[in-house]
Amino acid sequence: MKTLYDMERSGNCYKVRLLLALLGEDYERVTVDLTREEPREASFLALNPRGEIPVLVEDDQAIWDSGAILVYLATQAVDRHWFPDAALARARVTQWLAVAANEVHHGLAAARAIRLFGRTGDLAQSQAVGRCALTLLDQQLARGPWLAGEAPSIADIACYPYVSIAEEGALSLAPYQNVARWCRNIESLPGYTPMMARQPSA
Ligand SMILES: N[C@@H](CCC(=O)N[C@@H](CS)C(=O)NCC(=O)O)C(=O)O
Repeated sequence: MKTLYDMERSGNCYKVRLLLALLGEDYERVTVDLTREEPREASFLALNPRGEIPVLVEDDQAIWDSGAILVYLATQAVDRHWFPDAALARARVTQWLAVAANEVHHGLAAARAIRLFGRTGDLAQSQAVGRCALTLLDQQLARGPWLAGEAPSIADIACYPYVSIAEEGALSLAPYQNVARWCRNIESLPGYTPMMARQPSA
């Protein structure tokens, strides 16, 4: 059984939860609250020396970094479109994993963290990087429905979470209509699950 060290409002953790849901895989969740400015416990640092979530553990092996976890899961998936085997197709997917870890993370995710969680940083600069990310994505998505190739892949799953909540960093998707359509495409995939569990209505 897989175990995911996770926090609900983390977009990086949501990338992993979303792929697991789309693959229909069962797993255990261990909630880790890393928002406190406390030193990490040695037992957690043994899983991830960076002291970050997500971490996936399977067969006593801990895998850290959301992109690495997506690669691990998609490489094992029966449906090969999530991380195709051909060299060029794999390189195209990996290009967008790099965008997720750079422009999306340092732009969209950072702007959200500054606004929502009081993270120190330059909001205007993060928003500018976020707009670069959205422009890159919008240009690519003008060419086709998915970021890499003819089918959804972990390129889409890696970029989607922080794009879908860009407004929490005061970045509107309205000027990026290809991105908005792509979000709807992902939300229509069988097995799609939203980032936050819906609250029961009162
Ligand atoms: N590159 C890492 C980034 C992970 C990351 O930033 N995780 C955040 C939660 S979204 C975290 O653990 N933050 C703890 C902290 O900064 O103290 C990945 O993609 O997994």
